[in-house]
Amino acid sequence: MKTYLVTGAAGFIGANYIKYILGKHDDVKIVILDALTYAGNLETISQDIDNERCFFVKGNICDRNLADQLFADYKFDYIVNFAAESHVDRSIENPQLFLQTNILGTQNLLDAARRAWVTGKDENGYPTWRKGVRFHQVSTDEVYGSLGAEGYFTEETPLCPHSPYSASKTSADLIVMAYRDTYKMPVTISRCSNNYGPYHFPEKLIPLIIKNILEGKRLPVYGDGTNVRDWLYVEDHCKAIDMIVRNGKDGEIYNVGGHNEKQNIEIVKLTIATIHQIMTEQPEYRSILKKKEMTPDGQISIDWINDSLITFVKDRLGHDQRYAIDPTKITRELGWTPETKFEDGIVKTIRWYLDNQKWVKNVTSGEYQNYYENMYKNR
Ligand code: NAD
Ligand code: TDX
Repeated sequence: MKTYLVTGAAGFIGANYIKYILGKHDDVKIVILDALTYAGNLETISQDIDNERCFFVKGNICDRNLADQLFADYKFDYIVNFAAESHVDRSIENPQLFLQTNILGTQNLLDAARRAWVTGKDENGYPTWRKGVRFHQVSTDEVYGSLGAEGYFTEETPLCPHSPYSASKTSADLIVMAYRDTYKMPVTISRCSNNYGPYHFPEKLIPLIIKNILEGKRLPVYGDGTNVRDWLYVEDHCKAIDMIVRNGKDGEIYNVGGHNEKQNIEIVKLTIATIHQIMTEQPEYRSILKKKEMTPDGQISIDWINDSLITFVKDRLGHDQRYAIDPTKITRELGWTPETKFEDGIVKTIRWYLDNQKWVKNVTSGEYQNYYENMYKNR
């Protein structure tokens, strides 16, 4: 049996990850630690928490006593740290929270693991570690900064973050690497490109666009829409993390990405076209639409679901132009390749949102409404 501490698993990728490993392996026991911020939702994982293989603890990764208590209660083999403030736009508004959670929270977990996992000292004074343990840090391609039209991020690309979010994630990576070098702690880091899929919080581009179309709202595209992101279906990211945690090499960094670069404007247009197509083929989905204009033959009209919904708005400050990952290392060393083609993944994702409107309503009630109004009112 392998016992995992998975932080941030009530959020988008963490939730998909625990579902993936619970389905894939019989030998896992998971303790979830999540503060349930606006981005964390118990509904997302309520069916996974059975208190036999999967337990939930509400708490902050910055809480030292809680972290020590968890290590005292469970003999963790693996820590997988997803917990973070994850939205670039929010980091521009409130950087300090990002530094607190993403840097100090990571350092707090590293220290708790160190207190629990160190077994003694070697002849040179370095700590010795319990066999088979690993701290995995879930990082991002944003630590490398921005690319021009050419080239890819490799694990050797110099770190050059621009936003408070990416600077905080870079700092966390550096702290993890400092624990590797100073204490010989068994750590790994994965740096992944933009994920999409089920349970993605609707402040991020793809789920925001879906939500706004269904509500008949304008679709805000920052700047001229030519910024490029490299999109990966979330389950492919989860598979990569699973391979790294179980078979990766201590101290290594692995880039994860699917060679699937798209301009933002392409993503928005594709989302519009896909929703239009699904609602043409399956008119029953039209009842979800807030705007209920009728066609002459008495159906809810979808004629207005077209590119005229797009509104170019003020650009994000310090907006990175292009991200693109070179995943050669993880493919060569661990045999990882992405399985989901973008054309299939985006349809699967849109269908998931159409079928899970209750989840969208629940996660976006309350604090989200204020956020959305403030964020977009001056754009
Ligand atoms: P998310 O915002 O959807 O979820 C974050 C989760 O962390 C939430 O459940 C939240 O409640 C929890 N959390 C936040 N602060 C906490 C704290 N102080 N203590 C405990 N829990 C806390 O984020 P996500 O998109 O699922 O991203 C997960 C991780 O993956 C992050 O570390 C992010 O940097 C990284 N990442 C994300 C992407 C992406 O495209 N979304 C890509 C690469 C890397
Ligand atoms: O309303 C919008 N309009 C728009 O044009 C929003 C929300 C975004 N955008 C643009 C900005 C980006 O170029 O779309 C692109 C994607 O934006 P986000 O979904 O906010 O993602 P991004 O900033 O690229 O960061 C994401 O990928 C890397 C995650 O949120 C990070 O956590 C991850 O590290």
